[in-house]
Amino acid sequence: MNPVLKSWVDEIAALTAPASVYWCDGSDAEDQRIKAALVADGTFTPLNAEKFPGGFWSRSHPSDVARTEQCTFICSEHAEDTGPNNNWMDPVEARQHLQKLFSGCMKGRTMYVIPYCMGPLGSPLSKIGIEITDSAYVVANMRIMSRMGKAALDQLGNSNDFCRGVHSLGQLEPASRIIAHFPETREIWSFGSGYGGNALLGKKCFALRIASVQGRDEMWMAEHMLILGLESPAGETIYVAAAFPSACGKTNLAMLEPPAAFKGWKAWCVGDDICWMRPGPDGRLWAINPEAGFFGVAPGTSNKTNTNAMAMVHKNSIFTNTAMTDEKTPWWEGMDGAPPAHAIDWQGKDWTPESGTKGAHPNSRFTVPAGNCKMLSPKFNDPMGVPISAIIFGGRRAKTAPLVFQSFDWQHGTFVGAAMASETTAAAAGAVGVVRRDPMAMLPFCGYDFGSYFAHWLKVGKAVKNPPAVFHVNWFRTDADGKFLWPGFGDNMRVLDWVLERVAGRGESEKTAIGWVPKASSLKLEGSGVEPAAMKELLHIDRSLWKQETADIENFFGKFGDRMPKEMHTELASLRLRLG
Ligand code: GTP
Ligand code: SPV
Ligand code: MN
Repeated sequence: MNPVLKSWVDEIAALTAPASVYWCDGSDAEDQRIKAALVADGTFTPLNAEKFPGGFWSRSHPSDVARTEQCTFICSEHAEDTGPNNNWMDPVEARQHLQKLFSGCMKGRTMYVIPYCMGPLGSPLSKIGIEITDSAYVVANMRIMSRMGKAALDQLGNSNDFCRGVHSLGQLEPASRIIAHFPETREIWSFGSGYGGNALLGKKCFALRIASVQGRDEMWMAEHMLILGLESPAGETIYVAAAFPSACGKTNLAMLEPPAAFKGWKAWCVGDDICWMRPGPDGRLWAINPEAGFFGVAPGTSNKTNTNAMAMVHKNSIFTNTAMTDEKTPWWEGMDGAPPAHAIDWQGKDWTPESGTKGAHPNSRFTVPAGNCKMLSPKFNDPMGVPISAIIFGGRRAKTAPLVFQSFDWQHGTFVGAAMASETTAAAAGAVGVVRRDPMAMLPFCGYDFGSYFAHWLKVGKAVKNPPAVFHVNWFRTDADGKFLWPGFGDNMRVLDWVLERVAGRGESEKTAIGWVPKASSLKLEGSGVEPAAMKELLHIDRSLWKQETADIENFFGKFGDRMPKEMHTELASLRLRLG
């Protein structure tokens, strides 16, 4: 037994005083025992064994349904290192507060020790974490979302290099909820929430907030990006990574089904949420998906929008906060076919289509093993990852941002990412539909100040001979009636096709003030049903809106003071000049 690990676990057990301590080995037998216990205590309801074998339905506390950014803290030694993009708490004060909060908090409960590996086992890019938790629901989910158990412990060996995570449900009291990160010591303490990114500590807490700091220190990047391979009919596969804010389409794009017009093309999913990238010896950026499963938004998922996701959820999956029909199948708004005449809603109440409420919570999710996805990339477990040819930023913008544009170079691309904005969604507690600046879709996830983060992007770009081409997309532009102008989902392949053409040095385009924009004629639109007038609107750049945009960007950039690289101000000034 790793002596450093053992003494840390002993220390946490002494603090939290559980009835027993259990080390997870990740075996099938253990998984079955944990799930049986969750069924016995009412947390899990087994789903229809024919239609959803190995599937379970569960509901979280109604006040605990999404990430809570206001209770999320970065406790760097110096507040400047946390930056205005995060909530800072003095680490000394934070530790005093946490010691009190966690003191005796696991009384009468089992304390689970979860060793897990983020990234393919044996990969030099992978990292080990240990999550201590008093939630069996977390154990069942972490087993899907990470390579968990003995294999991770073996990989750690006697090393001291692991991310320490301590999680307790507490009384699920929103007032005492806190998710605190200590970037210098690679530690996470989470109290009072059992949901998603607040509780599955390998995901946002480690793989983004802590890992972004490690990436800065070790010359790699931890990003909120999907990774997708596109194989041409000639058999060549090009990989792209795309950063969209929470609930803005990563899972959908990662599982894209090319439309009929793209006969012979294949899409391969490497990841749908997190991407770790580092410069490779060949002067390109190489990426792995640190996760082992998908924690995807359920509402809106259907055979029309995401056939691959619909197929993969049918076995060994956990559904949290969806509705459940009388035949014990999960149901959510936007699913194919008519809604069920009766269901149990996400709050455990009887529900009918006439109820006038949502059956599923808008942030209800499925937890699915990656191996269930039939278009999972053969490179998914490759220890070296995949080379990235293009990075795509995107957000929800009713106006302003065109369907797609390409940046002029890496520095301009970094500016495009830094200047991103998007309407808020149900993935985080708070108002929905409010435009906020969300650089690289990392506003809730960057573990250090954005000024230094943008500088890191510039530094990585200089370190690689062939950095990816950088694009920006917007699937969410609307017409005067508020209807989406672009069909989206599988049809997004039409935009990716132009991206690949540009990467290959082709793809007709026009130079505009904001970047290279395709000519409508250079997008393959046959079968899309998009009218020429809509296409014109989708590619239109409204100078007055963009001038307002530059004012907002300036205001935002101003928050980061001296840490903001001067190149970002230069890029903003150049954009203004080009806008006239
Ligand atoms: P996180 O898991 O929260 O990080 O989110 P994600 O980026 O993976 O989001 P996801 O793909 O699950 O997107 C969820 C929402 O975006 C759903 O409401 C979808 O219907 C909507 N969506 C995804 N792709 C498109 C698209 O191409 N067009 C439109 N109009 N909506 C889309
Ligand atoms: C997100 O909110 O971006 C998610 C879900 O991917 S959670 O893991 O809850 O953060
Ligand atoms: Mn996410």
